[in-house]
Amino acid sequence: MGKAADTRNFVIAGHTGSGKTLLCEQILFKAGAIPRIGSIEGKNTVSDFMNDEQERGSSIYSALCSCTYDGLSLYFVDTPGYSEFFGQSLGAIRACDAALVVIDAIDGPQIGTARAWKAAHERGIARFAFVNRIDRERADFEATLEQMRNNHGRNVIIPLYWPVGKEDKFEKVVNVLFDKDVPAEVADQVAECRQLWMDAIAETDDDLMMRFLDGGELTEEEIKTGLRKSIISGKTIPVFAGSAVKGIGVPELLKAVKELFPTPMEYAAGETGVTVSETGPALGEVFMSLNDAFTGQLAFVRCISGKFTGDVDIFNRTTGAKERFGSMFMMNGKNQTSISEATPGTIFAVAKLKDTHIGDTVSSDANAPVLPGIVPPKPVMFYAVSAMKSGEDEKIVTGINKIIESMPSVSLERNAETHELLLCGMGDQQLAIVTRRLKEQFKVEAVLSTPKVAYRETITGAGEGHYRHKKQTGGAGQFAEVYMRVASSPDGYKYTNDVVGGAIPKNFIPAIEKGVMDMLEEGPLVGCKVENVAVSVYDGKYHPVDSNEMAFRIAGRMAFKDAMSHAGPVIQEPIMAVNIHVPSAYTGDINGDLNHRRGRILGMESEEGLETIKAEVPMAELHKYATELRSMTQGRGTFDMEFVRYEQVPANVAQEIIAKHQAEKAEE
Ligand SMILES: Nc1nc2c(ncn2[C@@H]2O[C@H](COP(=O)(O)OP(=O)(O)OP(=O)(O)O)[C@@H](O)[C@H]2O)c(=O)[nH]1
Ligand SMILES: [Mg+2]
Repeated sequence: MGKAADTRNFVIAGHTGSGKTLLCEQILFKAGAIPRIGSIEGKNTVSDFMNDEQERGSSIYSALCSCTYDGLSLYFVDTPGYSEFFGQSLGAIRACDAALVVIDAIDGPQIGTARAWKAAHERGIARFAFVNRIDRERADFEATLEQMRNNHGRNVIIPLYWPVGKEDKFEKVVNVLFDKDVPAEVADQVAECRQLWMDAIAETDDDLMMRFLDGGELTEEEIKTGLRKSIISGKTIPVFAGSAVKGIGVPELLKAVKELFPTPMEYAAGETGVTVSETGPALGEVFMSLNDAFTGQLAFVRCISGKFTGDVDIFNRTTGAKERFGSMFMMNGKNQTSISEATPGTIFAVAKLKDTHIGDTVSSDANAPVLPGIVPPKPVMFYAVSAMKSGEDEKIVTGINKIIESMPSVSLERNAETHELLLCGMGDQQLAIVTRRLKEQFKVEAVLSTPKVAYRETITGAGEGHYRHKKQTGGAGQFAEVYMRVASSPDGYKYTNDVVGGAIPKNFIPAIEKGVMDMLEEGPLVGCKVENVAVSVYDGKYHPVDSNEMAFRIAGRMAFKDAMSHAGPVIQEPIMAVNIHVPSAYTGDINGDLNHRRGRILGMESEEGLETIKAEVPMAELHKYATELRSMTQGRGTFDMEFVRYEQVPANVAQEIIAKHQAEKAEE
């Protein structure tokens, strides 16, 4: 057997505050990789090493940990549980062979738990649960377990270890399958779990099932094999119990990492067609990057197949770039240890790649398959961003682009309609980190403001318009007169020349259209794009000396404005389809609030103990929704949104928008 058989990697995910970072600390300590356990309050844990994280007392970035334990090379990723940073967890879930989801025994499973389960399930990797903080006051393992069972089913969520004692009397965990010495107080529960496991194990194999049904005993070896098979196939999720502070349940977890977690040879290839081998070309995926003043530019790679070695050319199969893998490191938080090779399952860092980003496939083979990449969550919060000092906009763009390399769910876009530069992300806290890093790392201050909504203008009927442009200033005069009809045109803009008898010479017709185009770009009502109008120029007058293109362009513009005003002009606004995920206790409040936002509720669905409200809401009402939803639900609600269509703004709202636009124009 090669090295891969002795390598394991996993991602630690789950709701914020469940104890993931501290669990990493305990694992590293038990493995002898660190001399003592750091604490969140002491700001000295391995994985929360960034200033921002220490200040918040909670993780923002995924952090890599590695150690050796009982002959195994272990790689694991501590991910942030806070919803705005979930993009960080997605990359790690993509890269790892197993997900260990940590659940707080006081609060039970939460939205962050559901999100982690779902992402791991979609990725097709084995799932494990660790119910943590059993040493705390008010901890309740059984109540937590009950909620998890309600969400996933009793024959899916099955405890492999049962806690003995709780709160400050929590002393140990017992293995429900193999421990002989089970205290009487938990004997019934342990027996029930054993039964559930035996059923699940029998299901993995027809032969076992027959013997089991005949009342035969299975050997310990058969039980272990069946257990592993059941978990890796995703049919069951074993539950561990413990305390990351006291280290209880952690050695048992590590034993399971060795015996039950998938090996890198069992990589969940899904539909990629990738086969894993320890020889052959190196194949890996970049799932995260860091560019901190501390660490420099680092790309984090999971080796899927073959062996990466330093100082060789590597093909970025996604971008087509050729890279040189120079220094390679094994990481423990910010600590780097040079390594000379990376074998399947290894999670390592590479310094200073030129053109390699999160989600890219890297290989020593120029023809290796391209893996599907990582799709970050869609942004739900947008701000117009500009530099505090004039002339520093370029600096802002460069800085943000650098920062968001390591924040996959943040993006910078230029809105072609409103001409604003938009900083897009998952919420206020995340975007505040971006502006803060801009200041500290790039010495430039950014101002975030409410973005303009890209309204559209159109007409609902038909109308006529007229304009006579006449100016006599000293020397040459200017003259042009245009008559125009406009009508609603659902399939888009049309322009026709219906002038007869040479009332306007042909060579001025394009100039009139230029005038119309000016108005299409900046509509008469609120200065937004005008859509779906058919324009017909049907009459006019010219002057042999004073008429010119400019005069007709002006007349075209004004005649169009006049015609539009007679054709039932309306404003249209972007409507978003939103999915709001909240615990059921909040649905009444959320629905009520959606009504105030002019939302239309389309339906509700429930999954994993969460209700999903489906609705359509005007974009203008959602600018701060990420923050507002959080405060309405005490942090328990999240949402996603997507543009669906433009819709007419109700008259009363339209009046407000027009009044606001006019006030802004007057100010200019
Ligand atoms: N009593 C007790 N406290 C714990 C335990 N595990 C974690 N904590 C505390 O719970 C708080 C949150 O722990 P973290 O490890 O930061 O939680 P996390 O899951 O990493 O949170 P995020 O990084 O925000 O996702 C800290 O104050 C820890 O000291 C435990 O087993 N028992
Ligand atoms: Mg953490």
